[in-house]
Amino acid sequence: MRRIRANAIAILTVAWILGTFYYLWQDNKPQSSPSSSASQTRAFKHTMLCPLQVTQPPRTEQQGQLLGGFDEKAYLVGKQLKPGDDPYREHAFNLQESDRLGSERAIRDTRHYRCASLNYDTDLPATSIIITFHNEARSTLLRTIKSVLMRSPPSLIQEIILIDDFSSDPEDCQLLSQIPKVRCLRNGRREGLIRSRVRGANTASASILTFLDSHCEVNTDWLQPMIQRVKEDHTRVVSPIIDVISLDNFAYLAASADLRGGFDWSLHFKWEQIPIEQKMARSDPTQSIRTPVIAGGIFVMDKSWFNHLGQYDTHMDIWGGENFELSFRVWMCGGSLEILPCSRVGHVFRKRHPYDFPEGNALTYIKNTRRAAEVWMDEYKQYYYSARPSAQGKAFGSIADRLTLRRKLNCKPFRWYMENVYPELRVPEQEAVSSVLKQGGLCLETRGLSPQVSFLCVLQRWELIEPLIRQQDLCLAISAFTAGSKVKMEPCNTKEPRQKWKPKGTALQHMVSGLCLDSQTPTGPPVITQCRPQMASQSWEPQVIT
Ligand code: LR7
Ligand code: MN
Repeated sequence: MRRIRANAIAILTVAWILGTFYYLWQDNKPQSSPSSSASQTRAFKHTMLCPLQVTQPPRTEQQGQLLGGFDEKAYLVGKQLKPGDDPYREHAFNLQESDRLGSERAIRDTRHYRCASLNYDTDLPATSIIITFHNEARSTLLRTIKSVLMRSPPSLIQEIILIDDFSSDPEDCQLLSQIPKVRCLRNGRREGLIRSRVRGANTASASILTFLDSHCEVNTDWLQPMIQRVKEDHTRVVSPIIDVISLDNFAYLAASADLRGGFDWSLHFKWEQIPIEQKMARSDPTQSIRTPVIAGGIFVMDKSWFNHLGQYDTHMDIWGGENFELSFRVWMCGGSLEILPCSRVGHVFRKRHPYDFPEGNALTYIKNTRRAAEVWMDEYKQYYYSARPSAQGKAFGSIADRLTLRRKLNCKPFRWYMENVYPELRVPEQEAVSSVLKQGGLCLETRGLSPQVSFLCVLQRWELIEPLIRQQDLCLAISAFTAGSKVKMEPCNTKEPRQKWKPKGTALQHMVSGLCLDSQTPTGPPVITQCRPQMASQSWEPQVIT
């Protein structure tokens, strides 16, 4: 009895081992037509059986699934660094290191650990990935594409559209179109990244657009958080945290999760700390981060929203400035920009452009940023010109179409953007001009804390530093917000609404009440009344006294 039982156990054990081997053999056997859902189920079964092996499924099978008939070895070997060549020369990064890595590699999941437990809708819409490039290295370009195919749910990738911006070798792009889902469009002449992206967007068939630079590696679950946010509200334009791929050794380095996009008045992009109040209010590290501008290269946007907002300014050339133009436009015309900490994409940051600018680098940047400033920055563009005096007088083409677009979309003024989106951007201190405020033969003067209009004109000087009208430490303030209220002098405080004025022709308008400083007739104490800038009693001509 005991022997029979022992035999039965032995037979069952052998059968179980054989069965397991057969199962694994079946699993690794190349399939004639692997469908993505079938391969997913296989990967899942695999996980159940031998969890140690799942992260690295056999190479042949993986390649078969992802790359179709594409021969990646031949592609990479077709263009490699020649012995003795400077590995930085052509791409401004270490090509030798990039080539050594090959077409794919494992990278560290740099997200906050809480991101891994978030759930996303199962019916997220698919996206068209748009990658434009000019003379990109084959290894970085292929790694970008493969990382997308490997680290995105296949159902979310409708297609990958490559726009070859007139690279020297058309095969860099053409050969890649053998990879399933990859399409290649080649420009007949160098267009620059802006027009190239528009071309890509115009042929995209998915309802959501995803833009990537041509030297990226996307990280675990990078896509779902972004598509989810855009699905919930199509006016959101979202970007990932952009991790750093070292241009020297290609190490993948986590970027700080406390940064957002900002700029200075010369329209130079910079990463900056989230304002401290916002940082304190953030209890959930997976929450989105509002950003005044995006870096520009890596973002997800609803296609019809992209089209509705006027795509890009296609009169911008080659590189630069389009990220400001898009960012101002999105915020001022009813959308929002955010960075999603649970989405991470690595990017090779470089120190110089590895390609030429037909019109020169500086002139192109000025042309593009000038267009952005002229169309979107209203009176604030003066600070751009002060910060970049060389921009004055440089050609920037016609902006009529973009101004029409702005009017048609009924976008808010730049002042609104400054006050609501980027109040941290300080307006430069204006140079204090000390002048007498004259009204015909009369002058605005003070006696103690009471302003008066005096025919004596003892040459009391005022400093007009928007929004204040000051004499030493005292500022002109209204006593109440209603018409007819007197004005008085009080200690200056830029935050005090009663002290905020701005010039309106030769009149001085109180910003909050909208009323103007009026001397009344004939020489009574000054008050605020309905603005009628043509009236003599509201005209205050600053006369600089040297
Ligand atoms: O003529 C050109 N044609 C192109 O197709 C010039 C460039 N390109 C391609 C190029 O191959 C690359 O794929 O356009 C892409 C961007 O050019 P890069 O990588 O030389 O520029 P960058 O990484 O310094 O540029 C950042 O700012 C640009 C301003 O125009 C763009 O918005 C880039 O997309 C943007 N990159 C990112 O946001 C990634 C994060 C870097 C930061 C900050
Ligand atoms: Mn780049």
